[in-house]
Amino acid sequence: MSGARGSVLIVVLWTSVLLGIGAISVLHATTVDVRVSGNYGDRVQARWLALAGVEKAKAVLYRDEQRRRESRAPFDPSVFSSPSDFREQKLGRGQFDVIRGPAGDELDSKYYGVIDLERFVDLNVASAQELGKIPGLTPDMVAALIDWRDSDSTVSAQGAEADYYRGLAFPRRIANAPFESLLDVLRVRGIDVQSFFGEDANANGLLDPSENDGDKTAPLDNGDGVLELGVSRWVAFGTGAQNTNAAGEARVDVKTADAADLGTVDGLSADLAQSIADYRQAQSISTIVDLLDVKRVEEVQNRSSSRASSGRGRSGGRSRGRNNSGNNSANNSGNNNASSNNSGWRTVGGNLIDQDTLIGFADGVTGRSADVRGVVNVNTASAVVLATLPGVTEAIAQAIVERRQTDGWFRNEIELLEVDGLDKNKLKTLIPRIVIRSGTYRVIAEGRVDRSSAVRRVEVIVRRALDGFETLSYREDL
Ligand SMILES: [Ca+2]
Ligand SMILES: [Ca+2]
Ligand SMILES: [Ca+2]
Repeated sequence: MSGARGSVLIVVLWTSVLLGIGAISVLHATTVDVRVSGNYGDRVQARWLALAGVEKAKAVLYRDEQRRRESRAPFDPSVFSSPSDFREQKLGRGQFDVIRGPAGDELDSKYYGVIDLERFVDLNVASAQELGKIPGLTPDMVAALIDWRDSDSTVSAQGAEADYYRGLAFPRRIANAPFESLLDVLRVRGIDVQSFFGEDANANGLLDPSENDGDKTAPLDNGDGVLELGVSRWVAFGTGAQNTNAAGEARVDVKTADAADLGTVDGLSADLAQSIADYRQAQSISTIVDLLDVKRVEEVQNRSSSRASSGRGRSGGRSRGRNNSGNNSANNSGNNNASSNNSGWRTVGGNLIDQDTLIGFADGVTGRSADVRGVVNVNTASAVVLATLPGVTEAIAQAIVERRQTDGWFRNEIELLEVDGLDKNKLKTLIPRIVIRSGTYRVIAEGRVDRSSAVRRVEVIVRRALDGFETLSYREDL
């Protein structure tokens, strides 16, 4: 930006000199025109170089995913810092960088890479209690944030709804809808640039020159070459990942899949697959943690309702023949609910699936039927972010971070049971909120043309979709 201003200045100087000496020749005027259009051309090229950087980032994300499919490695963090892919990439008359600032408790101000959103607390999903655990967010701020994004107009304790914003000297309209831009938070009562973004006044996550020159230009910063962030260090919005295994295949839904489908899961034997399907006759399954409770089932005898053909009785009283249990794949969710009360089957004996067995196939199964949104990646999130999740104390959060540093990445959500302090019941509450692989990325690319001051920066948020990447947001500062 300062480069562009400099070029304009040169043009102005040239013009004054020419006017001053009164030698306005056609030749000189043409020189000025060429400079102006040349600079414009440089900026256009710089922009296209930045866009090339965005495409490169998508290609690298895709390449890493292909590698993972082959290696079945649980997770690959290289995309977050990979100078060989993202630093000074030459292309045509210029080059591009893919850069990002610090997130979570990272110390450096600049990395060559992209950042996943699932390492942050999702501002549109986290409850008031969860937001309250983020350093720098006061109870007043949390209440105002919640009122801003919730659809109702009921003022929560310490919150603010439409009336408050209407009464301001410069009235503004409350969104009553999820945040669509991180900058929107600045419209919320009590939230200012300093507290929320720290020195990052333009909210791009990067240390810009004006943010590192002390009090020379706004904003005020300490000029120490380090980007001190505020709350923005911990939050983002729009998190979401694909519900697939390491090979990129859709996970099998343990709530509804029949024995045949369950049998396709890597590491799950046909016998156990049948047992899971049978177990649902007696007990409902809602998360993959429930698989640890799977037992053999037997039909309760001498119940008048045990004839499968009597479809008119109370839905809870109908039972299914054992030989039917294999082909109830399509629309039996109603029966699952019904089986939680006594449906004519009962469990017998001990648990059939132990923790190690479940860990062996857990990446192939899921208890989620819908999209995975509002999630935190236990392989990338900082302890501060992890500690906002339900049931996760600071000690547990720290143990999660340590465990992935010492024993490697979590290969599935069940491995969290190996973390001190996390038991089956806690994991059941936690599991809908976590993932082990991210799906949404913020990409910032900067293009520049050789021997020119023209620089252009483009920021996009992309999410891995079934076929390629979906662009969720686009930002380009002029
Ligand atoms: Ca509201
Ligand atoms: Ca900045
Ligand atoms: Ca600083």
